[in-house]
Amino acid sequence: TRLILATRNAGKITELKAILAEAGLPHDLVGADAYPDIPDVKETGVTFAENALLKAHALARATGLPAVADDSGLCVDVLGGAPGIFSARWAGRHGDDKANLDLLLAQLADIPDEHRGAHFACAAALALPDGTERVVEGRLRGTLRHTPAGTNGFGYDPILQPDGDTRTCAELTPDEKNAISHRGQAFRALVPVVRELLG
Ligand code: ITT
Repeated sequence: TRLILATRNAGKITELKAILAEAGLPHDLVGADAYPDIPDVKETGVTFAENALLKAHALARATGLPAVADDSGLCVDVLGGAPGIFSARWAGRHGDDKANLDLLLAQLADIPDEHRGAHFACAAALALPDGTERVVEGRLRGTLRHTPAGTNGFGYDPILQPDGDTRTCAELTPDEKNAISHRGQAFRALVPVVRELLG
């Protein structure tokens, strides 16, 4: 069966295809870009889980196929969890990863290393055309660097150094990142749920 990946973020699509293939999901994964006529849903939720469910339901309803969605972001301790669900548009324009990262670094310029704790969060949602829904979450804890390092990954990867490593997420190989990431954890937890509901 077909399973729609309800995201237009290229970085996420690459990671999700690798994570779900590695987990042995037998479904034919199709990105939302295969359905250009379906309008983007407004992310009006106040949590990652609510927004992931909104995206998954919108695609499942519009296509008549099961859909999975990812809502994710960076939560900074000294900012009370911001940017959080606003991570993709922190500097104003949706999806401008460089501007978002530069603004966040400027905002944290005076914060010393011992107070630079943060985590990536990901909610992975599954929705069926009949309205059935499931959502699970994953987190990756780390500290924020003062200057970006590395070219792999996307978004805030060049500034988050996972706990227990000396490299940023952008210096990990894709496989290394997926093995520990918020997205890897969330979607690996979703796989048995997909199997249970879709066979
Ligand atoms: P879709 O809604 O189409 O899935 P989006 O980019 O708008 O794409 P989100 O609203 O979930 O997705 O925003 C996620 C943002 O959080 C993303 O733009 C990154 O800046 C950041 N982010 C999420 N996961 C990340 C990761 O693994 N590494 C670095 N940054 C990440």
